[in-house]
Amino acid sequence: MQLPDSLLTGDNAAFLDTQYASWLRDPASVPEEFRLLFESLEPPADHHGVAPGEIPSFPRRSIFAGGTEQANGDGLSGRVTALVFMHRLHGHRWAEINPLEPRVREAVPELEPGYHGIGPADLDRVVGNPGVFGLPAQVTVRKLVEHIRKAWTGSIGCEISDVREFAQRRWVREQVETVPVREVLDRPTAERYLRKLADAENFERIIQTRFPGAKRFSLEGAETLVPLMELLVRTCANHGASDFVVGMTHRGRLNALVNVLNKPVRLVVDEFQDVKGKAHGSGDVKYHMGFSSDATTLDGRPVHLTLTPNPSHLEAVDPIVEGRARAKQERFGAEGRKRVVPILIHGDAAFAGQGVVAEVLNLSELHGYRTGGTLHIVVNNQIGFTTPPSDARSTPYSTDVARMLGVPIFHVNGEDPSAVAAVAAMAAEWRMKFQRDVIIDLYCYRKHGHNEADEPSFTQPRMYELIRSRATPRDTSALALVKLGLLTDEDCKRIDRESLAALQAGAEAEAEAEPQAIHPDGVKVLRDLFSRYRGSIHDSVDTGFERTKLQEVLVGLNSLPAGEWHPKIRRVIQQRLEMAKGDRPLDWGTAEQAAFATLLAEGYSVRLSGQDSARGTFTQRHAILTDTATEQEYTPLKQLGPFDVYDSSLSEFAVLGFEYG
Ligand SMILES: Cc1ncc(C[n+]2csc(CCOP(=O)(O)OP(=O)(O)O)c2C)c(N)n1
Repeated sequence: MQLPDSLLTGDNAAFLDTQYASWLRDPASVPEEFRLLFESLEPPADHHGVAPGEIPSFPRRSIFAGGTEQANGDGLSGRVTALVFMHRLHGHRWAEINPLEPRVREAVPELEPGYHGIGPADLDRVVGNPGVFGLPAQVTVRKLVEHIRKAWTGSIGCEISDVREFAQRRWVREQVETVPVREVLDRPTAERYLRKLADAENFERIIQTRFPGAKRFSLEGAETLVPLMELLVRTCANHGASDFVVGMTHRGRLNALVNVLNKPVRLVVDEFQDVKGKAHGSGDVKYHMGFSSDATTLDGRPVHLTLTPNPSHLEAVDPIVEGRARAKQERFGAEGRKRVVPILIHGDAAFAGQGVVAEVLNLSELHGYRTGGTLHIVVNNQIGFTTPPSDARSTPYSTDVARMLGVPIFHVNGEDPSAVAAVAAMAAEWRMKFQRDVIIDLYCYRKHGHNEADEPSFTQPRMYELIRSRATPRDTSALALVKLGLLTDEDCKRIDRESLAALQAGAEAEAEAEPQAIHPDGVKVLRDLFSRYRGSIHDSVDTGFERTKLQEVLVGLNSLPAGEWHPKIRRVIQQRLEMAKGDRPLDWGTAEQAAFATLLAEGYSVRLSGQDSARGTFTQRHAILTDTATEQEYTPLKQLGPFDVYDSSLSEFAVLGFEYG
């Protein structure tokens, strides 16, 4: 449809133009009649088939002229800009992230130059660079297409469209678009990467050889988790982190314990042999025990790694890790968020399915629960027990629940070492720079059944035929590193030999020795370090507090400073004063206040958390008073010591887990 000429004059034209630009950005932003009108128009020359709502805001679109600058006379620049924009938005849908499945080009037509009217004859024409990082100001269309394809549709599929802050989105764009032109892996890193992959593979081989058929929830198919974790720790440490609190489930846990947390292999072997002793942890306990260790990164920085014990209940450990990290952060003071980094490792089915995942993500930016950003790794082996993704979630990616946070989500092919290293660097730098969560969706597979006794071909015969004939991630990655010129075939063989020898020696060396205790009495160690209470929890404790002192404290707490206070609050506080003086019986709220006050006065800290914690669900607490004129908050108990009270999201499971942590 054409617009009548009478409409296209003077103020009318300018007004319509503004409405049109607004509709292009968001169809819901204009009145219904304009929406219907614009929908009925032919797409203008620069629209290029882009759907409303998907247009970048940078060049102003016009309803009349076809919009963008016409440097090439035929709108080539505009068409190229649209192609770039589509790659930033939809590139991940065509990226080669799945080692088991080739990508399906037809599924994403917007990524084809032809879709935007860019034909073979245009490829050698020069256009101005429409803001793509890593390219010069003037570039041929061919070079530009190659570059954006490498950046956005290679082994990394990056979702940034939900990142709402412009500066953050631009930062991720810059990182992703410069991957093709920067050195992601140097030789020492490549060598270490392969060594960690070899360690991961050899560990499983050793356990399988010694304990054939035993349940070990092997990491095989997803061994890349080990070098990925190491790279994340290394990069965060280079940016000031020193402590890492890790949470993970069964899959690859033993492997990560040995190859990331440096737990002696011998101890794991003992656990398989059900050797009782100080190393305790036989039977299934070995998949639930925690561990901590000190290590030094490849760049020589000291780090402390802690794996949190967890129950079988998938993802239940997530809030505990967050709470534990937050507690450690408090001890580091102002530096805390930077120093302590939580890392959560999820299964793809559990991440999409368990409600606590959404609860924990929702805690991530809340005042009382923030931990300065969690590194989430989804070990995406594309199956949950025997259930395929199509039956396990209603969304394309298992990570889609995390889109609500507006943080980058990196899907990455676990068999491309450069891509994994690039994602590790981007994710860790994002966390350290913006102090927000980030998601890595590590595409891999599961070599065996859910555990080693399960037969996966009952339910996924074709998938497992494919898997059986595959080279291991170590072999594939070694080939890639040789192809990049970073390692030679001989290097790869040597690295594997060294890895196997070291692990075998570790498994046997202390065969005669007493199993070592990790922490003879972990609870006591922690209590001595961090608690002022020295008695047993079974002791009865004298909770008495001197009467006149208590009265003094309560009078102090209930003497309001200057301000505009709600008349009903004034009355409550007045009554509390009368109670403090003994003129009224103590009510529940005041008794609570007295309990917190005496703890604080004795040097303990108090933290209350949950919905309505500050006011109290039954209007009884009034721990925070709000000035009715300024909305300034006043927390009387803070006068006495570290008293924190936080209203939380409406969650019980995650908030309780957080406080437990
Ligand atoms: C809350 C909960 N539900 C069910 C189980 C039983 N279970 C253990 S592992 C598993 C499959 C997990 O799949 P995924 O998250 O993809 O991890 P994978 O085992 O594939 O690594 C199930 C259903 C459990 N442990 N916890």
